Amino acid sequence: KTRTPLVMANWKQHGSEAALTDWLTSVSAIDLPEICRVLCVPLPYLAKLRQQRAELQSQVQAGAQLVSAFRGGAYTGEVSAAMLSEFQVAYSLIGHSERRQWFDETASARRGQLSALWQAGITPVLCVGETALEHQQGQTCEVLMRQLAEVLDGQATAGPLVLAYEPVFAIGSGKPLSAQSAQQMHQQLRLMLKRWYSAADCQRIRILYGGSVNNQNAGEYLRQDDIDGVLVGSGSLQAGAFNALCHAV
Ligand code: G2H
Repeated sequence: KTRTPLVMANWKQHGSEAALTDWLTSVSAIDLPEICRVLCVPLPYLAKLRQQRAELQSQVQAGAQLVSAFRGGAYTGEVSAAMLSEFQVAYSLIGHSERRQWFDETASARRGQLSALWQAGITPVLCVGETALEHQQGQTCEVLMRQLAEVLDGQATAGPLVLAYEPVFAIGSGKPLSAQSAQQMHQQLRLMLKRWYSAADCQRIRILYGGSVNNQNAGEYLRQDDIDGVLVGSGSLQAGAFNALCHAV
């Protein structure tokens, strides 16, 4: 594969400043230039992350878990893409299933988030995935196409993108999709991207698998042709487990 493997830790609403310091010190001590590692922290930890990355000369890049669809203005509680980029955020998640489930984020919000990130030079990591019911009813491809189209249609230009395929029933359940089944979906997703991207760009775009990834199963995913990395929640919280996962990739 020519695509550089991308391993993203998604801390969700976990962590503390002290945990961040310990985690980053431990993870940064391991030299792994052949993979790209990203840590998505809760927003209040971005300043600490920037400071520690500099002090440790860390290879770990900064990620955000959410971003405002608005550029700026009277939007209480929102954080803009430009603000994220002040903290050297390189990637931001969009459309994680937990945002869809608990925060009623709309397609129009996701579309705005995507263009805001592109404008700020941050790479969006668009999360897509079907529910258990949709899966059982054989609607997976239809759902994934809709989730891509509602965000990518109508954008003025197609910018840099990472996709994360996370079947909802595999998230935090300890029941990951098999690597072979995930590979089939990733292949489909790469084909779907042709609606917006050139054939060469489709080959460059990294598609991550997410949902109960740990240091035992990560290697198997990365061995698949169209799986270019993993998005890891609970398996990323302990630095030791995360390091083992990165070694397995
Ligand atoms: C899916 C994943 C990370 P976990 O949400 O985004 O979480 O690895 O805990 O299933």
